[in-house]
Amino acid sequence: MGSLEIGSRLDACLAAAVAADPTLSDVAKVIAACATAAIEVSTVIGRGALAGDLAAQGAQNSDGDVQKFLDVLAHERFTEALRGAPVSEVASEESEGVMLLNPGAPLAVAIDPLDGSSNIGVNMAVGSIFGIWPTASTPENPLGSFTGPGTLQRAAGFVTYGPATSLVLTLGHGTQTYTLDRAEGAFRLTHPRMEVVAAAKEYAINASNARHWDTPVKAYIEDCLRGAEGPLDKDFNMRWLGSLVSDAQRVLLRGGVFLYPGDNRKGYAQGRLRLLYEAAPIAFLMEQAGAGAIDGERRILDICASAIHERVPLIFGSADEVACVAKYYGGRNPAAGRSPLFGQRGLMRG
Ligand code: AFP
Repeated sequence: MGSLEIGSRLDACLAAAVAADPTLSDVAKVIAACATAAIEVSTVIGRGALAGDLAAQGAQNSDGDVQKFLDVLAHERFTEALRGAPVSEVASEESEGVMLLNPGAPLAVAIDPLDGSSNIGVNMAVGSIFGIWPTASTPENPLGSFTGPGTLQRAAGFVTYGPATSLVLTLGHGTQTYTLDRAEGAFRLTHPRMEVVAAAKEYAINASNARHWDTPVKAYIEDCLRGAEGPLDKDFNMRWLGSLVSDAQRVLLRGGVFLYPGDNRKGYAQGRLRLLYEAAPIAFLMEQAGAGAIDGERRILDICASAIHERVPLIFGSADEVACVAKYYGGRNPAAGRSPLFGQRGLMRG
């Protein structure tokens, strides 16, 4: 993104990116549309209970998650904004199939309009995640825009609706963060080049699932808990925010490793997070900031989706720590060692 001044507005930064690489012109328009929708969603979230019951529950989405009022509102705001951009189709967490917007448009968008919705009712951070792909669907292959490897993404970003609203973004030339200037209603560049420290001292995982984890994760976390007395030879801190974007933003800013592995619970063999609109955008942003993102044995960006709501185990963060976790998997299938009795007391205790 060149050597832009801190405080530059997002539109100026996008214009500079297009000037440097004119093939980014349509991508920049899509990002601007996402930013517009994000500001609208941020305004609603910022009103909290004054905006009504944002966590009011409605129908179930295609993946069986109960939709909350804010899930639907965010989905509608982003979809409407993308309808005015060069976007042919959208794969959204809140829509069962691919939505056709502008036939013939050059780009396709995969989006989680509201990530972390279980945090809505308790005033905790939530977010929006998006990946921008070249349109490649055909009548014979209607999912074609979304079935290639994540390396095909032209850009990716997430918005964190926290104490501040921030947009973390990559167009393939590093990862930048913009912070919403509420007085002006515009995002401004605050972190021109995010670089994740290679060594981690913090891990993020939902420890309540420990008895269900794959063997390699169980062994790695047990070694983290052993701290300086164990083979990892250092003490760790733990965080789990229930909001992928919030954990990802912390990792980008101070390092660490995030794990949502597959486990033995029904429906969680491939974890909870979706490849297309959660793992792939986050992986792109992490790699552009010098971090890593794997499923335990494969690079996330090398994996091809075969369905838009397909799940994938997700481990990302400080490069050295992700490499360490990969060793625990030893290149084996993350489900290795999972037996019908796995998780029973004593079965896998070291
Ligand atoms: P929700 O959007 O249903 O709250 O899920 C959030 C999320 O997809 C991701 O943001 C969190 O990291 C993860 O799920 C939390 O999962 P657990 O509730 O199983 O800890």
